[in-house]
Amino acid sequence: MLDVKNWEFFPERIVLPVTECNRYIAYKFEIPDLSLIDDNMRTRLGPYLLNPDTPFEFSYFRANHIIMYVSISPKLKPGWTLKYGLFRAALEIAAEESTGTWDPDLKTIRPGEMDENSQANMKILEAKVIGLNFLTGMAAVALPVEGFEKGNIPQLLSVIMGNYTGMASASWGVRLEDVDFPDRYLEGFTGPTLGNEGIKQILGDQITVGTIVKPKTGLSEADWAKAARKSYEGGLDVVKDDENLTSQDYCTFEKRAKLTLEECDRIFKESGRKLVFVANITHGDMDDMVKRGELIRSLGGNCLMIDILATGMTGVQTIRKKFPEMILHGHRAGHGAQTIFPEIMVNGQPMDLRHGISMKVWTLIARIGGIDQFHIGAPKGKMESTYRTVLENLEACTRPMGKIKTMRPICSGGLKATVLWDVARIMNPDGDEPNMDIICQAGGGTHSHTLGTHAGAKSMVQARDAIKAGKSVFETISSHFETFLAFRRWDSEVYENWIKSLTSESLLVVEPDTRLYMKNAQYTEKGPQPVNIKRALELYPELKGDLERFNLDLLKF
Ligand code: CAP
Ligand code: MG
Repeated sequence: MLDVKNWEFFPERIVLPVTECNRYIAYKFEIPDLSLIDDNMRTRLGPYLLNPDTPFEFSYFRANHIIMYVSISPKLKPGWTLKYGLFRAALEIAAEESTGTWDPDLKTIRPGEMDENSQANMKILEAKVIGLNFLTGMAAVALPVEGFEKGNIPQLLSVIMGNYTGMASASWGVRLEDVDFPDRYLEGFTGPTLGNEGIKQILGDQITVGTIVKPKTGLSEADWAKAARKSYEGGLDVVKDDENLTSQDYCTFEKRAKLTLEECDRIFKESGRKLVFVANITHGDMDDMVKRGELIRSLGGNCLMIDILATGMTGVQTIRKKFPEMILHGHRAGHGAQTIFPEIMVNGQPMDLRHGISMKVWTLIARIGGIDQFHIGAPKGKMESTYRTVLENLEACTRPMGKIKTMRPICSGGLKATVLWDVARIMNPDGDEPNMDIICQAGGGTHSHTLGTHAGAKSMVQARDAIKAGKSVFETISSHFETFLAFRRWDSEVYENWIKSLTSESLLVVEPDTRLYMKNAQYTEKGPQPVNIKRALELYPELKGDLERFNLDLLKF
């Protein structure tokens, strides 16, 4: 039972999204005040303190250390102040993740028993607590880059997501919020090979729209491929396997991939459209993952998906190395077990019980591991509680990271055409223009459209094209029946306001656009034409009820 009454929490939350490149400033750290420590702490944890005789230069630490930015709710012992507890917990994290152990008094191998190299290494490898913030309860712990093996993400995670996450001193909550990597450390990683720019070369400089075939499980290979065909013919660029679909008996990887890539190839030959089939190669055996990647390559595919938390970063790094030409799609299924934390009331105050690993950190890890496009959450989606975490993750996709390319962010989960205008605008924290460097995926939002998959795909494409052309929602509802029906079903407020905006001069499209796809971005035949209200009522009688409710005058002319 949580007796939170005796827990002291930090009154202020971290100001997010952190967009400042200098995170020491962004997180408002101060150099640790040594007057806070007592002799006991100095003796036990002194090696992890900053050297008081050397002036503090953040840029030195930034260039030579992996810096962990950690929220800590310190477990306080009798007589400890909150400040003392935070400082001590930070020092214990520094000790545990570098040259110390559970009891720094416990002298393991004594210096006298070490050769010169070992003695020198001990000094080089001591982590330092370089910053504290006593309002947000955060600490900056700088880990010398020499303590890490180049190019080895699992070893990196064994430290930055290591033992300290279970330490008694921080067991009231410790959360890795952010990390800075020195450029020279990042030299050891491939990072994305295509990245955002490479994907734009394939799919164009516009919002990429895609779907996840639904239902999530149960479809035969033939039905799955048929849903994919309808999605591509409706104009979507991307069709992906769901995160839990690999090669079950009811829908084997090989057959699904073969049927789907045949459709992609046919459409490419007929229309010139480059399409992406996101094949989920997640598996417990690296050989099988490689074999599936090779099958996709042999069938002319261009994209491999990995559930990165389920598979682990060894899988990501191995596949990245073996398939440099492929788009690597990262799914984050399971992240919530680490990234979501309970928001609780303490003495009538809402507080974050910050614990775990932030999604921002996983975004950074995915990026250095070589993922080209990565699920980061979606404003107006079903997975995120607030926009701020999505914008934090967006910043991690694009922040300068030495030679590491930027990742293309994927917004997915509960999306449909009706929210795309808002999503694109919210995903640009720096202005009012829509962010075009994103992928928007709609699973249910495509396949549960009133007129089915083809129309659902059309509605997503119509929204994307409208955003690109700067067309308003109302203009698009009037000129595209698939979008009209999407708003009528999923956004009654906007739909009602659109009905109210109609006049006797209004023209609208109320017939489905059954054209298959554009050839080199142009349709070869005319689509459904706009008609006046009178004709629209004949073609789509349901409109009458809507006018009776929201714009009765229009029925009187
Ligand atoms: C979306 C989805 C994706 C989510 C994952 C699903 O389907 O296929 O896995 O996008 O969330 O299974 O929920 P819907 P996130 O479009 O039908 O919701 O992208 O936030 O990681
Ligand atoms: Mg899914």
